[in-house]
Amino acid sequence: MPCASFRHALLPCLTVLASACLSLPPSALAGQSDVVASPQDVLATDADDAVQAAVPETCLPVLTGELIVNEVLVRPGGLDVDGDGVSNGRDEAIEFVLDASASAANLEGVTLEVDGVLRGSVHLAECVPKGTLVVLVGSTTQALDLPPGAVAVRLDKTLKLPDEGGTLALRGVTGSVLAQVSWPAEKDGLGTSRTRTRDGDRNAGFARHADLPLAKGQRASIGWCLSGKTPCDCLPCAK
Ligand SMILES: [Ca+2]
Ligand SMILES: [Ca+2]
Repeated sequence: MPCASFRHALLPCLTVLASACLSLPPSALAGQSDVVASPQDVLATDADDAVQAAVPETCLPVLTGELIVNEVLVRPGGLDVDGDGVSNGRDEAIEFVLDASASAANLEGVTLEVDGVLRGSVHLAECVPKGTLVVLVGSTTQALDLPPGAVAVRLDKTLKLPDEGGTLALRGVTGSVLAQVSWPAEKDGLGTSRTRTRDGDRNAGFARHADLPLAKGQRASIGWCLSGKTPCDCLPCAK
């Protein structure tokens, strides 16, 4: 029996089940398509599945509390993150961690706000394992050469994080804030990122990257541990 026909044949059973759950007689639900899915609804869902085939249905959208902003490079100032030979606004980046206690997650549709203004959204047709170090860059940044345990995602616009300080928020597909962080003005001297004093630790504060002993003078570690080692050296990457 074709799948659609099979599901159609199940509808009377679903009606009885729904009425039992709601303590209503079956007659109260008969003909109410807003309670029991119509065959047309089933077909529409199948079509959506085809479009979303790259991300399994079991890979659910990331939830509040599952992202930890780990490092923010607002003013590259001599740092060439994307290796294109120049240091400019395209080297701005936001590093965040998918919490190790979370499940693998779908980041499709996550949006970035800077100082309350929508800056763009993320499109990533793959399921991100828990413990992954995610690097968010702007639309014009060159492809990043990242180690295992790190993945780059691209915003559909440039980042343009303000040097005079600001606040960024990542929002999920339902509009809830997934993670938020602020940074102070920094205009003097060479550029350096702000990073957690312990990678992936939501309870650790932020400091200038270059000031932390573990960084050994390095001014950023976008896609890498604070120590310069690969992400799985400092994060509980998925096994
Ligand atoms: Ca560059
Ligand atoms: Ca880092």
